[in-house]
Order: sequence, then C-alpha cells, then structure tokens
Amino acid sequence: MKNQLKFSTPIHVTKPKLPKLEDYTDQIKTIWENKWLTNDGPLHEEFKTNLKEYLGSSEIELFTNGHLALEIALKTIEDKGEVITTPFTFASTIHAIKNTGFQPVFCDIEPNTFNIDVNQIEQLITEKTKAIVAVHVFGNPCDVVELDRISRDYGIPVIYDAAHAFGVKLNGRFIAEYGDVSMFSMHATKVFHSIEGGVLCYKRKELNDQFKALKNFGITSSETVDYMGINAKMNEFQAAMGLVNLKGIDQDILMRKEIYHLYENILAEVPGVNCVPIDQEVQHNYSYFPILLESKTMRDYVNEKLKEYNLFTRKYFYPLCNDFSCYPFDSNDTPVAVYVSDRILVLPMYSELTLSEVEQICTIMKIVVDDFNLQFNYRTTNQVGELSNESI
Ligand code: T4K
Repeated sequence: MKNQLKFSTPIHVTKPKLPKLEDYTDQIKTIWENKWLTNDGPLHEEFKTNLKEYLGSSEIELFTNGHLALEIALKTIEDKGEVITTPFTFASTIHAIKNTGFQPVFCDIEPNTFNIDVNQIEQLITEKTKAIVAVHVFGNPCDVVELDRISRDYGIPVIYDAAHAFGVKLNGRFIAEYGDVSMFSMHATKVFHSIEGGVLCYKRKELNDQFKALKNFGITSSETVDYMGINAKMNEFQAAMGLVNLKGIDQDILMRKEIYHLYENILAEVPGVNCVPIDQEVQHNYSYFPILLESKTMRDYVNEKLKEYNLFTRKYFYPLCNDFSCYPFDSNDTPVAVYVSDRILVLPMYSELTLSEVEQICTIMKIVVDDFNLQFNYRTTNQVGELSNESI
C-alpha cells in the first residue's frame, strides 16, 4: 500500500509557477535591445505601474526582495525604541526589526488566524514604543480595523509584513489600504513571484524619495548622499518575470481555491487534523494550506512519516522567533504562539498541484494519522484553537 501511494517525484510544500518560456523570452528581448539591466529600467517602471493597479495602492516602490523592503520601511522611522510584533512569523520579520536598530516586544497571537492578538497590544505600549509590525500570517488579514484604531489613539505607525498576502482583500478593500506601509514578498515560493522581489505599498507621498534613495545607497542626486542606504534594487529580469506572471495571477488563485476546498472537505473527515477556517469577509489568495495537529508529538510524527511517501511538509513557523538562538528572548510570555507553533504543519499548496494529487496526499495523511493514533492510543477532538495543556 505504501509503495502504491508513494509519490514518484517529491512533492514539496510549494512549487514556483513559471510562465511559458517563450512568454518570458519575449518579455526580456527588450533588455538586449536597450542594454538596461537594473536601476529603475523600463520593465521595472512598467511592472510598478501594473502592480500599483493590482494592489490598489496610490504609492508603491519595488525592491530586490521582501526582506530588504521591510528593513527599508523600518529605516524611515528615525526615533529608535521598541517595536511590538508577533513571534509567529518567518525569521525575516524579526531580523528586519533588529537590523534597523529596534527592540522587538513580542505580543501573543490569537488562536484562529495566528495573527497578533490585538487585545493584548495596548498593555505592551510604553513611551518606548515606536511602531507595530503585524504579519498577515498565511494571507489571513490581521484585525486591521482595531490596529488602525490603536495606531490613531497612540500615534504609533503600523507596518504590515504582508509577505503572504499578495492579492488579498477584506470586505472588497485592498489589504494594503490598511496601516501605514505594507510589504508584499514576491519570492519564488509565494503565490505570485518575480523570482525574488518585494513591494512596499503606502499612502504618504513624501516617503517616495526616501524609499527610492534608501534602496540605492542613500544617493539623492549625483552629488548628494543623504541616507545610509543599501542596495535593494529590483533588476529587469525580475520585473520581466513579474510582468508575465501578473497576467496569470487571478487564474492561479482560482486554481488554489479549488485545491484549498478539496483539502478542507477531505481532511474534515480525518480526526486529529484541524483546518484553519477562512473568514467570509476575506477574498483570500490561498497562499498556504496550514493545519493544526493535536499535539507536538503528533505533528512531528506526521511530518517525518510523510517523507516516506516523498511528501515534504513544513513546520511554518517552528521554532518561534522568540526561541531563536541568535536572540536572547523568552517565549514563555506567548503561550498561544507556543501552542500553535508546536502543532502547525503546512501541506503542499501550489496552482499546479492536481486534484488527484491532493486526494492522494489526504489519503496518506489519513493513514499516517491513524498510525499515530493507534500507536499512541490517542483520542482526538478536532477543535481548532482550543487551548489545552494535554501533552503526550
Ligand atoms: N516575512 C514573512 C512573513 C515571510 O514569510 C518572508 C519570506 C519574508 C518576510 C521575507 O520575504 P523575502 O525576502 O523572501 O521576499 C521560504 C521562502 O524563501 C521565504 O521567502 C518565505 N518567507 C518562507 C516562508 O519560505 P524556506 O527557507 O522555507 O525556503 P525553501 O528554500 O526551503 O523553499 C521551500 C520549498 O519550496 C522547497 O522545499 C522547495 C520549493 N522551492 C523553493 C524554491 C526557492 C522550489 O520548488 N523552487 C524554488 O526555486 O523559505
């Protein structure tokens, strides 16, 4: 049975969508004609215009990757101090905060969306607080309305790490309409990509010159360098990939949606596997398919066993950022994040995943989870977000 179900080639958590080769080569022909490879070339400018419309933002700037875009957004806050953020995120978020001279203050997450718990933010605000960096984890929007309220009441900017949220809308509104700045990643593993790439969407026009300078060594004119900038420019090959991919993004998201619902329907019948519901108000991008298993032991068992079927899931995000050895943080203050991080598993999700592959993955999941339950005589509950101290 195992041999029949084992995939002949590895199935990874994601697979980048590549356009038709001829579409890409057509797009990059002009680079040979005009010999402009990077530094705000014509494809960069065209991509920027198209993204502006797609992301619904009056102001945008492109960067070589999402991480440097986030660092640059934070660099514009000159008064250094504390930044309230979440520990349940990719290393990039916290590295960006630390690299720009801020001290992260970790707020716990809420158990349904895995996003920063807005009810716990205000008690962490002090005179040292300079910003809030919230992450739309797996593309699920944070409580943006409450975050806007906190931002207004305390005069603290909100920067969204929207790395996972490309194309997401809330009640018909573009997700980048909320907060001061939103960073979208366009890395190869994302729902939409430009090989590597990052975008900042923002409202304040006066940030234009600063963002442009900061991504180009801080140079403001041929004779002036006004900021300690870096090199974070998007090149023409990236922009070309983005331009071609943008044409297919809506279709891709529709295919992901179908995969998402198939997973949801089948896995609902598998005891111990808890899917993460999507709010009705959210127009999602289905960037990831996260599940919560009943315990850390079960999660680690399933993650390892699936490899025997050539199936490679990921523990996004374990360990928590406040458990990284490079930082002296204490994760005990974020019990919900600890709970989720110990149980999270992300299943394969990409538009080229076929529906029969999804069915096969679910069949394997059922076998592996049943094995675990038999071995450990475990009784499951299927309750997402129900905190429990039980451990086996
Ligand atoms: N903030 C958040 C919340 C983020 O999640 C991220 C990035 C950032 C900020 C920073 O944005 P960028 O600077 O990256 O734009 C991957 C991605 O590299 C990373 O972009 C992403 N988050 C993170 C969640 O996932 P890894 O270390 O898991 O990548 P890797 O190389 O193990 O790839 C995952 C799987 O994808 C592989 O097992 C196979 C497949 N893959 C990957 C690549 C690169 C392919 O099939 N082809 C490929 O070219 O971080």
